[in-house]
Amino acid sequence: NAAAQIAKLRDQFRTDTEVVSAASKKKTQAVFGEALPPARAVERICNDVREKGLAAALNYTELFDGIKLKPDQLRVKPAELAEAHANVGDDFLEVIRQIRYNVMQFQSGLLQRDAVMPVSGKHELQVRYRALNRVGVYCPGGAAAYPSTLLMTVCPAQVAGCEQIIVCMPPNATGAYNREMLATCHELGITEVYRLGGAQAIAAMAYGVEGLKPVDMIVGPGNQYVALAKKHVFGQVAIDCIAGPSEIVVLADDSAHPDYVALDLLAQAEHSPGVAVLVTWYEPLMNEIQDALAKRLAKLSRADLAKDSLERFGAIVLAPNKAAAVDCVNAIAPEHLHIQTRDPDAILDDIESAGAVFLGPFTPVAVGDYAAGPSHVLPTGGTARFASGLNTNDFRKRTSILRFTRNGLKDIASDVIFLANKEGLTAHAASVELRANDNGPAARPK
Ligand code: HSO
Ligand code: ZN
Repeated sequence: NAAAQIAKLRDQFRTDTEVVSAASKKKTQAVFGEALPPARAVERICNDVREKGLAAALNYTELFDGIKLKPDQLRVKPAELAEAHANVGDDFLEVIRQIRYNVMQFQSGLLQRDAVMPVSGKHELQVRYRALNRVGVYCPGGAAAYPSTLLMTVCPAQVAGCEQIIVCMPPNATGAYNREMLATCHELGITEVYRLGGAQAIAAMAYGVEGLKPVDMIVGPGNQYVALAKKHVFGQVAIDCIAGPSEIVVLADDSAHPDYVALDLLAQAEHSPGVAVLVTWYEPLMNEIQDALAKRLAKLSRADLAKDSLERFGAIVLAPNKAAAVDCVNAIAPEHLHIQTRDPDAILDDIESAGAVFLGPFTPVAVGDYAAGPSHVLPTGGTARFASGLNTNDFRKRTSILRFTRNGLKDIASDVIFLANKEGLTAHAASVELRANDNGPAARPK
């Protein structure tokens, strides 16, 4: 039962839960002296950082990350960024440059243009876009370092025209002490990199602390504490979304290559954890995939993680027919949907909710995760019902602009006056009435 399986996983990452899990009990007992549900712990961290600033952020870094940083170690020195860049190797930088180019090209094509709509020559309506000034990117450092996440968040913000982009990473070997991560920051032109992880990083970016100025928007994936903290500071700043574990649904028929499908499932399962679901209406594929999974799993460097994900959050759904299979996909609203059927385009028309869709046998999700152009920051946990992947326009705000002539105002005046009076707001009505009935000079009487 795929729906139940996925509901189970998604439940663990719910950001509104008040349950004190064994893990949160252990973590919070040590830090706060009492067992707290994650949301309450995060609230305390955020409020503490807001009130006490850098001292609190560094204190939580010591308690959670086991690292005692001095205030002057908070920001990675420009020389350290340059050194990482100098030592990382040309093969690495060439790949980063190529991917950066792909992402910039695609995102540039998405930029919404300012719009001007002259209406009947008597008034004019406009929409104008401006980039957010200062954006904070969070990059997790846990099971692995993810230069790809830097590319998939920083490049769309740069295309949007954001002037200041800062990066926070936890102070560990997969974060702010990782050569590839620091080299990627340098290559992307990022000069503000901070050694902060978890909820304290999100709070520091939202409220600002000594040596780190507050941002306007926070983007990037993270663990449950990071997700909860983003939710907590939303309103103070903008956020991209509340990201949970990676998900893939493969929709396949008898034309699908079992080994291809197996590796696509394993690719997201090797995230720790990842949700991997096969939906098919071709019964023999069920056994074929089981065999292919077993065969391929054994050869993976993260076989244990992938196996654990598959056992806990893997599923194979046999639908009675194609239409039922499509219904199942829409009910899941997956982060990634890979359609490996004879007629992917025909099925695409019926897909209502998915963060990103990959069509045909030669479009593995990994291509989107790493290099193609659309950001790999995508809605998870069923939020594709209403949310979308990160793109360059998310880093811009809109302003509407209006201009009326006297005659334009006369045309619209009666509607405004009528509704303003209905609402009992007579100053609104009068501000229109005065002008609409005045045929003299509009400037201040001499
Ligand atoms: N699949 C992840 C992104 C990623 N994959 C990063 C590899 N590295 C997003 O769901
Ligand atoms: Zn991935």
